[in-house]
Amino acid sequence: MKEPIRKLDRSTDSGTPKPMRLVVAGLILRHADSAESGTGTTEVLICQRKPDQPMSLKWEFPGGKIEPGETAEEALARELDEELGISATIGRRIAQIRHKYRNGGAIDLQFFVVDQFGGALENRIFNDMRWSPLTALPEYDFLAADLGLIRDLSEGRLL
Ligand code: 9L3
Ligand code: MG
Repeated sequence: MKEPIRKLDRSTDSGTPKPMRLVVAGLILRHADSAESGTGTTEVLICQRKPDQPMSLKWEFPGGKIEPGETAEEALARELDEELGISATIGRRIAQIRHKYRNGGAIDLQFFVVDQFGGALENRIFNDMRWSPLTALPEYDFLAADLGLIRDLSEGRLL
């Protein structure tokens, strides 16, 4: 289904409504085998925003805004190329959330699984990036918009 490019959020009564920003983020997964137990752990790539970015030093799943004319999948593939230098195959959409900021702005955020990509991961824009087991995600200071998903993933739901 083709998404409209912009939606207006009229839920606040503080004058002109701010545009709802459409954002996509990727859950880049890898399966790490543990030699001792013989069982595998799922790890996900997490990225920390730079000190000079808005919401500085918060952790996030990489991604960004959908540009006019792009599908969600096209936008995510572009963002993952720009931010990490990879050519990602965008998989299943596992969540969509709306998040409101105190300034009246809002984002509509869609999360997609990425378990295949070409090229070598390269940190192009972040302060730091690392692989985290799903169960360890709550230890990181994530963007508020990502917190509901963090909880579901760390408690074994969704994946
Ligand atoms: N955002 C939230 N969670 C994420 C991402 C990638 C982005 N996992 C929010 C932060 C900004 C907006 O979406 O409010 C746009 O993201 P960016 O362009 O600053 O990466
Ligand atoms: Mg981004």
